[in-house]
Amino acid sequence: MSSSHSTIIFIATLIVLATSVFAKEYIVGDESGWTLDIDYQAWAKDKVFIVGDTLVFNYISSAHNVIKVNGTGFQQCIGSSSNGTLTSGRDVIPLQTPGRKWYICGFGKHCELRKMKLVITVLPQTMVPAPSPVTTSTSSKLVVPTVCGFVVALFGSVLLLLV
Ligand SMILES: [Cu+2]
Repeated sequence: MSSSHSTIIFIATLIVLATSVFAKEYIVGDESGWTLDIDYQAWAKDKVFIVGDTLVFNYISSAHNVIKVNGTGFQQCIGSSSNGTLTSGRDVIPLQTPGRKWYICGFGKHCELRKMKLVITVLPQTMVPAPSPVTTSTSSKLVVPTVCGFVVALFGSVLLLLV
């Protein structure tokens, strides 16, 4: 086996390990689940979502659903049918790509009037290891600088909390 193959396998193993170690499952709304009149922005505010994590929406399937929308759909509470609507009552959504993710409930006016809307920002996994100058400068090229500044600040404060 050539050394480049070994390196690739080694890196792939590291990524898999990192994913399994750091991947978290977030129950949206915690024990309240996905329901009326929960402040989901408050719920999401202190959480750091990273690629590989999963979101779980728990709800009564006859009363709610989950529609993945874009920013406009989120603001106007309009779900596009092309993305499909999740209706199982326990929808597990893997966060596979970094960026903003928007979810709303499509029942009645649950999104407009009853706060059933959630927006989160998923961070790339390259942000996960302990920050070093090299990691930070490399990562900042991959994301919008303002987002990265926010991320670094957020990560720094999390580290402070952990120490
Ligand atoms: Cu609903």
